[in-house]
Amino acid sequence: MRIAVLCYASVGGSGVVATELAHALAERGHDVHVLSRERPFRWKSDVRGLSFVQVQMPDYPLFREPQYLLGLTNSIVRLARSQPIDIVHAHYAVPHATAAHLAREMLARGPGSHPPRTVATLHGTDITLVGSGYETVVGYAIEHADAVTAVSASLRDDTIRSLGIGRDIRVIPNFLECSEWRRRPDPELRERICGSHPNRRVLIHVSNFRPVKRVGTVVDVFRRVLEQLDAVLVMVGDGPDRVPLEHDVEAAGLRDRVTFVGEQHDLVSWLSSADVFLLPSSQESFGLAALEAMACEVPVVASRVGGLPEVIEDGVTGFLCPPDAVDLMTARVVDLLSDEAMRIRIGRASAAHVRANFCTHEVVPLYEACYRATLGQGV
Ligand code: GMT
Repeated sequence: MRIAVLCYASVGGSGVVATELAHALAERGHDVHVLSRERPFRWKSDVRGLSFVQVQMPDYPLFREPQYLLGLTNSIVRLARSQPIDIVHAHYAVPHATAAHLAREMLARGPGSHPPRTVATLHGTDITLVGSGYETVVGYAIEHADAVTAVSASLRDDTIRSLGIGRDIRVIPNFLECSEWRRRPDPELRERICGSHPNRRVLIHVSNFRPVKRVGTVVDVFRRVLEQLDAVLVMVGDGPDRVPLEHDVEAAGLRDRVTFVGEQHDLVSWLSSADVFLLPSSQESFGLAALEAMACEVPVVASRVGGLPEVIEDGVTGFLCPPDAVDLMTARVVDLLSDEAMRIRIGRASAAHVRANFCTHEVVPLYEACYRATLGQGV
């Protein structure tokens, strides 16, 4: 199939999933074009059948507002007029599902036209946070896409409830290339993190430091853990809440215990150097960051929100707590850090769960089946 994938390039789950999907589809013999403002964060340039189309947004001094929707729609139409495109796959509804819809409508005009079919994948904040501010246009684009997928049953249900959507939405979970995402201990990095304290324990958090991730709660839990055992906290990623949190950490005298390392390409090494992953988000439609930690055998302590219960089975492949239950999260972390056998058991069960349910080779065929059904080719 000839597929155009629309996604955000910045570090964020939807862009990561779209990029990994594009790689996997190209490796499976499809022609894949990724349309974005920049090359995505996890872009691999050496995959045959994969190409990058930079979305152009011509500037004009009169505009104070970026014309992203127009630029993206224009790029899709231009691409589909230069070569046949079967599927336009929009990742993140705002505004990608609308751009896909507009492009399909434009390409449908004219004699002998073969407009592409459109697929919209909903990722979470495009419905739960951002989408609610654009509900009429987002709802319209979702209703009129040829197929819609959501990354969890929870997000599918939220979409139907909050936007009053009355159509079929397929659930296709996030996934990982399981041959790459596996525990790979890195003793040098572990030593860099712990210094000359071999018994020191390592907590880790990875996110884009937005309010929904509640990075302040990560530090609150860590502070309580520190009262009970020797530990450090590694904060991976970047975003608007990072600098204020760094000031809070400084003011609390925790600078030598909390390290902010920014965005990292080799997440497997960082995760494999950690003992517990903390994810106290207020919302999480899936929790790709949790899945990545689990694949590296790192037990996750997370909020019981959104799609996280579809990823983590409480007490078996991690722990789920009410989002405000800082004391319970602290107790779970302390239990895991002080009981090595439990930590290893839960870490291994987590990785086995990922391998059984969330690997590329299991999930990508679900997208292919969705495309085929959309093209009327059956499954
Ligand atoms: O979590 C974010 O702030 C980024 C956002 C995105 O779209 O990039 O993540 C959402 O999509 C991910 C990939 O499907 C999911 O794993 C995340 O759970 C989801 N985030 C939220 O629902 C808050």
